[in-house]
Amino acid sequence: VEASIPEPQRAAWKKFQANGFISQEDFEREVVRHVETTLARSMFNCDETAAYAAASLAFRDRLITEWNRTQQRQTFADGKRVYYLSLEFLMGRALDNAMLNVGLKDVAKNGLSDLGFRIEDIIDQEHDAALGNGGLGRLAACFLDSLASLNYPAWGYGLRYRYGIFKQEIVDGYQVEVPDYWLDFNPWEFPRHDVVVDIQFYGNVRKYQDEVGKQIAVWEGGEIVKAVAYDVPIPGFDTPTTNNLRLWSSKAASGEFDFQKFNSGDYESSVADQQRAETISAVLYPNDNLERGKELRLKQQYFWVAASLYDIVRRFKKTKRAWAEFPEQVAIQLNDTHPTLAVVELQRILIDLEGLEWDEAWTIVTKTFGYTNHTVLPEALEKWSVPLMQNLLPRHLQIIYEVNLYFLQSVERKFPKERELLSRVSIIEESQPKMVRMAYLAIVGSHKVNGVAELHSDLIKTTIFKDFVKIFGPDKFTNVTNGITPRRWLHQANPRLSELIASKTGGIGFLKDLNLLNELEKYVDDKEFKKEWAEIKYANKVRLAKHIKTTTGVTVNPAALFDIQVKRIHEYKRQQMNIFGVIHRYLTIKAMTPEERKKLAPRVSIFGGKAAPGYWMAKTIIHLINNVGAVVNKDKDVGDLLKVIFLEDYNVSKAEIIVPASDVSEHISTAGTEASGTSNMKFVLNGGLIIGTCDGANIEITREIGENNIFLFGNLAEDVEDLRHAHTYGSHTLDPDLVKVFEEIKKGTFGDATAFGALTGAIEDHGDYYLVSDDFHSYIQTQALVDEAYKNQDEWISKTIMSVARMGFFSSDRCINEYAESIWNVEPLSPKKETAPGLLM
Ligand code: KOT
Repeated sequence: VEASIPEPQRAAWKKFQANGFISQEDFEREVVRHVETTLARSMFNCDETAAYAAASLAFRDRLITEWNRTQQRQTFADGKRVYYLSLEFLMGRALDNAMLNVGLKDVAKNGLSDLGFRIEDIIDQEHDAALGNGGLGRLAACFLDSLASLNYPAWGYGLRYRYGIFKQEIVDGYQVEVPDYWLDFNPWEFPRHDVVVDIQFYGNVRKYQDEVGKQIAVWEGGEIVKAVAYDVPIPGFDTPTTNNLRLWSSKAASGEFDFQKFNSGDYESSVADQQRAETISAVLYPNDNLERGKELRLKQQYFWVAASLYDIVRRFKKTKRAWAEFPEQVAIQLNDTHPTLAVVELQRILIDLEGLEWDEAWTIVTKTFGYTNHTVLPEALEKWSVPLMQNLLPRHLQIIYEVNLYFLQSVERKFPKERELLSRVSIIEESQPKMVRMAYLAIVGSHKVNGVAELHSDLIKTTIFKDFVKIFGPDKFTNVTNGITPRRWLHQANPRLSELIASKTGGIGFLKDLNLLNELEKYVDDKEFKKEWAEIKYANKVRLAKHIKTTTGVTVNPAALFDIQVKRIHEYKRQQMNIFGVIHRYLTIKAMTPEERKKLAPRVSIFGGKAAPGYWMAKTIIHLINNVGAVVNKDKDVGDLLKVIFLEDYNVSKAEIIVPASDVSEHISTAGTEASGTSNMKFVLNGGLIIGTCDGANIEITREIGENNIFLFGNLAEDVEDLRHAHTYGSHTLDPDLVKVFEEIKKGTFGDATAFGALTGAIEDHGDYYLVSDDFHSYIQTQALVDEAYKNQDEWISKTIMSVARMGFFSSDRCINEYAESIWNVEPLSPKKETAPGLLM
C-alpha cells in the first residue's frame, strides 16, 4: 500500500514537522504537558514515577525526530545496511543514556530541579531492560551504541521478551528467582501494529515437478503465529544518527480469539491457543553458556529469524535490484549460533519463494552472513535433534540435508581419501537421535567466522573448528577482539572521572576516540591530578558502601581494598576459587596475633551474579559465599580486616555503581574457557586493577597496559589438557592450603557441611575439571602481592592512571570499525548530508 503523502500536501507536513526540545524552558514545558495530558496528573499528584515517565516521554519525543530523519536518510542513500541478529540485548536503562548521548543531561537536570526533583532519583525509577543473560547480550547493546555513534546504517533484530532475566533475591543465603515483568510501562518502545509477519510452524512439504520439469517444494499446513514489530530508538553519542532496534512479539494469528471454537462453545481452548502463540516471546531462557535443546527455544529462534528476514528482504525488494546485488546491500551478523536458521531461511526464500537456482541462491546466502563464535564450552554448543526439527520445520530440515550433501561432496573432492574427515565435519551428527550441529551450519553458511579475543580466535582454529580451517583455508577465520562503549561505561557510570579526563585531554573528544586517553600518561606522576583521581575513586567507594549498607545491612569501610567479582556464576569462572581464597584469608587472620593483624590491608570481598535456575553447582557457590559472609562479618577477631558481601540481583544498572568502585576485580577463569570477558575492560577503564588468569581479553589488556599493571597468575591454556589428565590418572595431589580450607568447611564452620559436599567433591573426587587446585597456590600468592601493592597508594594510583591511559583499544568503536571493514564492507553515512524531501520509511 502506497502511504506516501502526495507532493502538493507535503508543505503542510513540513510546516508542522516535529522538532524536539533543546532549551531548558522547552524541556520543562514538555514534562508538564506530559504529566498533565499523557499521564492525566497534576502538580498535586506527581510522584517520582510520574516525573520519570514524563521526562522519558519528553526525551522520547526528542529522539523520534532524529530517528525518523535517520531512517529517511538511510533509505535515500540506498547503500548497504548491517543487520545484527541477537537473541539477547542487555540494554539496561535508557533515560540517562539518551540524555547523555543527545547532550542534554544538564538541561534535564536543571529543568527537573526547577520542577522539584533530583535527577538521580528520577533516573533511578527506570526498570532495566534486561533482555539478556550476561556478556553476550551486553556486547550486543554496546555494539548498537557504537553503530549509531559512528553513523553506520544498522539495525538490531531481537525478541521482545515479556519477562527478561529473572530478578534474584537471596533468602537465607539461597538464590530465589522472581519473574521480571518489565513491560508495565515502557516509554522506549513503539509498537508497529502495521508491521506484522505471519510465521509458519509444523505442517509438511509437498514436492512436484512444474511444466518445465523443475523440482518445486511447497511447505503447507501447520500453524501460523503473528510477529508484531516493536521499535526501540538507539541514539548515537554526539551525532543525530538514531538507529533502530526491532524486537518481535508473538501474537495469535486468529486475532482476539478463534471464532469457530468460540461459537462451538469451546471458549477455553480458543483462549489457550492464543496463549500458546504468545508463549513464544514470553520469556528469555536464563542460561548463560548452556544450551538445553528445548522445543520452545527452537521456536523462538525460528520465529525471530523468519520475521527479521522477511523484513530485510522486503526492504531490499523495494530497491528493485537484482537478487545478485543482495550481498552488496545487506550484511547480516549472527551473534553466536542462535540465529543460524537465518542461513536456511534465506536459502528457502530464494529457491522456494523467489525461484532462484540452488547455486545462485547459495552464493548470495554465504556472501551475506558472518558468524561470531563466543564460546568453546561443549555444553554451550548448540545442537538440535533431527526429529524435533523435522516436526517443527520440515522444509528447513530438507534444505539443511541438501546443504550438507553439497558441502560433504566438495570436501570429498578436495580430500578424497579422508573418510573420517567427512563424518567429523558433517552438519548432521550420526548419533541417536541424529543432531544438527548449528556451529558447523553457521560456518558453512557464512563468508567469515570470528572469535572475540585473540586467544579465543586461535583456540577455535586449533580445536573445535580445526577441520574447517583445513577445508576453507585460514582466511575465512578471523579475530575481532570485543570492546565496550565508553559512553555508558565511563561517562555515564563515572561522571566525575569522565570530567577529570576531559579537563586534561581537551574536552569530551576521548569519548569518541578513546585513544585520546593516551594524553593521561603525562599525569601519572602529577601530584595534584593523582589527588583528584584518588578522591574520585574514594567517592565511588563511598557510594557503593552506602548501597551495600542499604541492601545487606553490613557496614564496610570505604578505605579498605574493594575486591570485586561480579559476573554470571559458573564453575569455569571460578567464583568457588575466590571464596576458597577468602576462607583461606579468614583462617590466616584468625591465626594471627593482634600485632600481625595491624599490618594487614583491610579488604572487602564483593561478589555478585546470577546462577541459571537449573544449575545446582552454581547455586551452591552462592550459598557458600553467603554463609561465609554470615560468619566472617560478625567475627569480632576480624573486624574491618575482612568483610564478605554478596550483592543481590547484579544487573546493568547495578554494574554502573559497582564497576567505578573497585580497587581490584577478579577475572580468574580456567585458562582457555572465557572467550573474552568484557567486564575486565570496564573495571580497568574505571581505574581499577585486575587479578586474572591468562585467558580471553586479559591477555590483550596486559599487552596494552603493561604487565606491571596487572596481577596475572595460574596455568596457561596450553597446559590445561595435561593437568586434567593428571587429575584423572592419579598423579595430582591437592594443594595443601586448599585442603585446609576444605577441612574447615567440613567441620561445619560455615553451616551444614553436607550442603557443600558437591563443591569440594568436584575437586577432590571428580577430576577438578576447572583446575582450582592447580591454580590455588599461585592465586593465594598473587593475592598477597595485591595486599603489598595496595599499601603503596602512591604507586597504586600511578598504575591505575597508566592503565586507563592505555585502554583506548577496548572501545567498542574500534571493534565495530573492524567488523565494518573486514566482515561487513559497509561505510558510515554522515548525517550532515542533505536529506531527501518527504521520504518516508
Ligand atoms: C552461549 C549460549 C547461550 C547464552 C550465552 C552464551 C554465551 C555467552 N557464549 N559466550 N558468551 C560470552 O560472550 C561474551 C561476549 O563475547 C564473552 O565476553 C564471554 O567470554 C562469553 O562467555
